[in-house]
Amino acid sequence: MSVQTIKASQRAGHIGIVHLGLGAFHRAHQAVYLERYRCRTGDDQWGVSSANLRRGASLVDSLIDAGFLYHVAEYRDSDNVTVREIGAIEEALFTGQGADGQWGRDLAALLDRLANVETRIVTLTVTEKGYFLNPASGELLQSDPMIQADIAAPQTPRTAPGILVEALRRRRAAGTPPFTVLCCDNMPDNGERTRQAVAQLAQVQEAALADWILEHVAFPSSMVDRIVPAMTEQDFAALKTLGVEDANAVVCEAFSQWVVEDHFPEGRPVWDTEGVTMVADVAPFETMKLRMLNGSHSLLAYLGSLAEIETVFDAVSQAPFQALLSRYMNEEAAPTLETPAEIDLNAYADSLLARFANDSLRHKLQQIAMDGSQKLPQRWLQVAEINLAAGRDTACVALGLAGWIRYTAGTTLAGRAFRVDDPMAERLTALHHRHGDDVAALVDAFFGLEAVMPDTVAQSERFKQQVLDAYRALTERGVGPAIAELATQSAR
Ligand code: NAI
Ligand code: CS2
Repeated sequence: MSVQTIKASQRAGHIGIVHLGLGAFHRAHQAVYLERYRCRTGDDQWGVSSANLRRGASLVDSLIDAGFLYHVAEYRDSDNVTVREIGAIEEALFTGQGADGQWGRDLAALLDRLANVETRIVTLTVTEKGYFLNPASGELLQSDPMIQADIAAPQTPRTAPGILVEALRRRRAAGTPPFTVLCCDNMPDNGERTRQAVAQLAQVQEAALADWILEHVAFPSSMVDRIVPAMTEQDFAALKTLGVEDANAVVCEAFSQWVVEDHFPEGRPVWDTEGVTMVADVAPFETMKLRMLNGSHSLLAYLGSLAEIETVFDAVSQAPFQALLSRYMNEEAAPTLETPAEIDLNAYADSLLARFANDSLRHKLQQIAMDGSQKLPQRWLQVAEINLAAGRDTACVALGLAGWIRYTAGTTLAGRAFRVDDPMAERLTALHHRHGDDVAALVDAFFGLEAVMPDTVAQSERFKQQVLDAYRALTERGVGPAIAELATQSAR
């Protein structure tokens, strides 16, 4: 085992970035780029204050106890790892609901930090559902109880959009220039979607504030890529063999990519020197990654889970899944992409299969399967929409969609029960209860989900029949045969 260990930089002392969503990915991606930048330049303007708006306060308190230092183990493979000590986070805050049922333990501190003129950038990884947007239309879910609470009490916000609106209201009132908002979640056009969530919520509260936000606040988009699985007991045990005992550690692949629209009116770190690609338009990169990488991940997640396969590595170790991903990426996703001439999509597809086969990552399919209603529009359904219009192959997406529909029943094909983790879980499970064994009615009901299905996809009788045929193949013959039967289907 080759282990390289890199110590943290000195404290910056100045916090220039606030992050919302202190999760594994933030600690393994944005914070690592900043750590490398500070180590190399000594620039002391860009310390990070990271806040958790959900989940427990345990990670926040554990980071505080550790002096905000934690470790990132970057595995090239099971024999080569770089362990970095990260010191870029200099403050950790919790604004969610505590064990006592109270919300907002550190909300005042977070809002003060956001109102501080030294804070010039806010980054977010709050998951696709954290923006409270209709996945298909991009409209704010104003009827959601969390959004309703922020409308009723704007000065004690609980959601990411609510916190951003209140912080920007305070800056506007104080004559302080706004910070730049940089979304780092897996959504298409993620900067504009964040802008819409914030502006639509502000509009309900104060139209003039919404106008000011739309005119003065920068919301650049970014494409983020690094596979960062949720930690397992085996991961902590593996780190212990490397001499790292750290409850806040994260494990990830060595690969990392960040493509960012260069629109930071109040300035930014010189990320370019750390391998961050600064561009005018991130869309080609973001669309390619969401459809090729994340679309493949979701195929594995639902079809693998139905077959009781546990991890990405386990699934891609099986030839049928490898063949499925190759066909999906090269014959369904790639033809929908408009990428720079220098990008070889076949080579990109091969690189993704190699990354999925990293034998040191235990990336659970159940984690990827989470929040399918928020993920599938940008991962598969846009692919299907374009291919249906062009008369191209849609068999892989049809099989994946059939897998997702069956997955939302909450049992594997062998009948083992699991929890469906999705903001729409209750509604999706109810469709199964309502339609029972009438699979044609069930598939028809899923095609009627306006928040998920684009109109042209929902109206395609050919595609609906393809999904129904795939659903029957899965439930009557199993995942392996259903994948094998794809070979009998080709582009029409
Ligand atoms: P995680 O589970 O470690 O962290 C999720 C974070 O989101 C937590 O801080 C949680 O409190 C917060 N959150 C969840 N629901 C929320 C809500 N409704 N409002 C506000 N905050 C909420 O997950 P991880 O790995 O950090 O991933 C987070 C996001 O990062 C993903 O959803 C994705 O958009 C992006 N990402 C993740 C990658 C990965 O491989 N883990 C890679 C590329 C992007
Ligand atoms: C995964 C992503 O959980 C999921 O939905 O597909 O988090 C994936 O690991 C990252 O986008 C890789 O960059």
